Amino acid sequence: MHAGRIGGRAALLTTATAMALVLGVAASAQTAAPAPADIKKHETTPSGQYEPSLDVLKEKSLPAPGAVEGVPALTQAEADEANVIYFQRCAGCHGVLRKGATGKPLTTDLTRELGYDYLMNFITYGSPAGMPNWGTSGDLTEQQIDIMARYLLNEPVAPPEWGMAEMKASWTVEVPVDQRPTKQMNSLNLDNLFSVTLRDTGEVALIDGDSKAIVTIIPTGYAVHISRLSASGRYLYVIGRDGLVNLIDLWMDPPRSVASLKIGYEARSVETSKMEGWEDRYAIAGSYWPPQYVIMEGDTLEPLRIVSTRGMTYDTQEYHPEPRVASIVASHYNPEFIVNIKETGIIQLVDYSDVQNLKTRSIPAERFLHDGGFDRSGRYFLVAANARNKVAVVDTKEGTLTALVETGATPHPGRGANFETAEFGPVWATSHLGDERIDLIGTDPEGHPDHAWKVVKSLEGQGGGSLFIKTHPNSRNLYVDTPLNPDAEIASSVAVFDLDDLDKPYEVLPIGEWAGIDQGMRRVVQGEFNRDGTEIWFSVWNAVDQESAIVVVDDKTRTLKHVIKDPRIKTPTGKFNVYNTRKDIY
Ligand code: DHE
Repeated sequence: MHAGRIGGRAALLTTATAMALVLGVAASAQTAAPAPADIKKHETTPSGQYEPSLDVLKEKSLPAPGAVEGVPALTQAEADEANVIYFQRCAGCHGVLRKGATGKPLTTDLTRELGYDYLMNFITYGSPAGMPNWGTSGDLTEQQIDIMARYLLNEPVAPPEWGMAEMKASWTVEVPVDQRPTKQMNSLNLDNLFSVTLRDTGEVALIDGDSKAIVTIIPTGYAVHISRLSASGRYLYVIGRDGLVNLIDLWMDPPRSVASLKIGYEARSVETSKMEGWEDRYAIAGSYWPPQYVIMEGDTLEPLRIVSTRGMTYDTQEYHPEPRVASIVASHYNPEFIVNIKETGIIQLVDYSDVQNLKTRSIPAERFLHDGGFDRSGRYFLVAANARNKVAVVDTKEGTLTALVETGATPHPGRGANFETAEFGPVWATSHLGDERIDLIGTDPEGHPDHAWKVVKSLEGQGGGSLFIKTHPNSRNLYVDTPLNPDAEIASSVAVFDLDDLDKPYEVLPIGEWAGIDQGMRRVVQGEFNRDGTEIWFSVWNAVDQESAIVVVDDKTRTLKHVIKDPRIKTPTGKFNVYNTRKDIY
């Protein structure tokens, strides 16, 4: 089990329980508790493994719930232990406030109907419908399950908010703007620099794409999720899971963090203004908790406006108390950020031309929006509504929803892959967590109207558990990773398709083996091209106490070109080439 997803398994309810919960049917402990004989061992699926784990929030001590007559109480020590377990393993599906997300709600009106014995059994044995067998798998002890059953019978305690006062108190500017260089002071080829997440050490490594040498390692927030570039390419923004944004000035020698701001307790996304006339002006970051986004000054990270995403779901129009902010991208057609809100299924177009009197357009799309990228023209943004097996397409020029496209099971594109096909014209592709499909969606409504916004072709890859897919305008290869596939060989290799002959069987590149590492799962994750599109880099992601590496593949020959190994390269995951990230090339 790799470090990233320990314990972050999907927690769903059995069909019977779900029905009881949905219908509000009282299920007494005696009649409704699942009998062990009925329970099959639940094998966690790759999609199940990929549910959010609130690793930072779990460290926050919250007061034990107050005593309620007839409800078994928890000591402070038990409440602390329950919070750690709940935020790490359960909240991703059931929500911080237990109002439900991809999993069912676990509010006390429902859990008290089910009763203590039922909850004990259910947590112990799990269900074939997706709830892990936490007890019989050995993940939780009987004592921990007792604590969890009592925890669920008590009201949830909401973690604290993080408003302007907290943000301002966390804000540092280590190098003020007037003390920064006015030109590039180092001799780096910045366009071919890579920012590499060292997940479990809380750092990013800047690696020179030409020499493959580590330029510097910069301390950041915990488990940086993504890196994004300012429009000019001077500033690099990284965001940790703990909500810490670092602003790195690439002109300094060596590049270093010049400002930081903590925007919340749990976060995954950051972006910068890209519209002509607004280059490098603003940054934006979104959080899972509290559910909000903040617009900041681009060169200092001074927080300017915080906007809550709490509100109504797009379809049933019911209030959702914690809609998490997933991906954010910047429009090239308007001074707007495109903010994807997971649980409500709403895409907000946030007009940053007047931050004081903020105008937002709200597009109903689909629930569980996650990650996505632009089509090759940069006009359309395609985002996976992963738990709904759909991709939503937004026209960023007109500010409207263009289409909802049905895909395979749990699409996970990263930013996706754009390429030209002889038959369908330009397409954007996504792979999937839930199956082996790679879906190609037509993206040219003018030149190829019959194919636009449809899955025009599905390729068959190595298997489910794929997270990222990649190509480059100068490449005719399509690379598909499968780091969450349960088969170790598949997890440590990538499939390559020939874009000039999509029906040709894919070739398997044994990246983990090429790394020369013989320990751990050697999960191979997230291909990223160099500036010229002549080589692609893959992370070989092992646990923090094991060897990891970055493997560079020659794109033309599909052969090993270089292995970057260094004791400092621990748990590498995302890699972001400055030029390609800045220009949305993928
Ligand atoms: Fe990610 C992108 C959320 C787990 C590596 N990830 C994203 C984005 C979101 C997200 C919302 C899009 C950001 C954007 O474009 O603005 N990721 C989540 C989760 O909620 C989830 C499922 C579980 C969690 O608890 O975080 C999750 N992600 C992971 C991992 O386990 C990965 C493989 C390793 C890690 O670092 O934790 C991982 N996510 C990445 C990477 C990207 C990403 C490398 C950016 C890809 C790109 O090419 O842009």
